[in-house]
Amino acid sequence: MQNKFFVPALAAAGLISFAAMGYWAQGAQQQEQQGKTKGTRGRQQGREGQVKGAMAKGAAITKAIAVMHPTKGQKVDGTVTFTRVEEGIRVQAHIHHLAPGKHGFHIHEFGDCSSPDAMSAGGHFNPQMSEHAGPDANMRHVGDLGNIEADDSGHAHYDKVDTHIRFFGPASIIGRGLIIHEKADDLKTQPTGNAGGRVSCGVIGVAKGADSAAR
Ligand SMILES: [Cu+2]
Repeated sequence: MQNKFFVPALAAAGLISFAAMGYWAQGAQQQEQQGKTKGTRGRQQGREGQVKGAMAKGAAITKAIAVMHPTKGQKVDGTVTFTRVEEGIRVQAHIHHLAPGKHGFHIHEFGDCSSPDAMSAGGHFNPQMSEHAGPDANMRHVGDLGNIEADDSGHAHYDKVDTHIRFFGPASIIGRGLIIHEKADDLKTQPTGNAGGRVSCGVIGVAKGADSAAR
């Protein structure tokens, strides 16, 4: 277990310090130019400190949450959490007031639930321009979480570790939309899985994670 993670961790640390060095050098150059004027230098350093603090916080996201709200004429609501674990990101959903059976469950491009039918959330979140597929496929939309299945009382529970979604970089799900559909995702029809209308919409935001307590 240690070896598996040691090498990528080293590579990641190397990348981060390389990026930090570039950033630092740029900042130093600016400081040299502005250092001639007293006072400017202090302000510049203050700004840099703020930026570095923000970067550190972004890298430390360990948990995200989407509170789901019904679209017009629906009652479907609930909560979905995304928690960083060793193997990926664990997605846990508790949804209520769904019609019994399977419903498409996807991350969509925009964190915008403002339109009554939630079409404002755009299409599936697909930064790699892949084909639509099921959650276990190697090639899929990053947003392809598959289906959520409701029991006879309309309650749906989903608990799965996903290896495609991220909290940073191009595949970051932070600020994106989360949609539950009227019908089942057939996991093959392009580009939507033929899952029909949208019954519930939420926006994925940063949640208080395990690391937050340390700061
Ligand atoms: Cu969808």
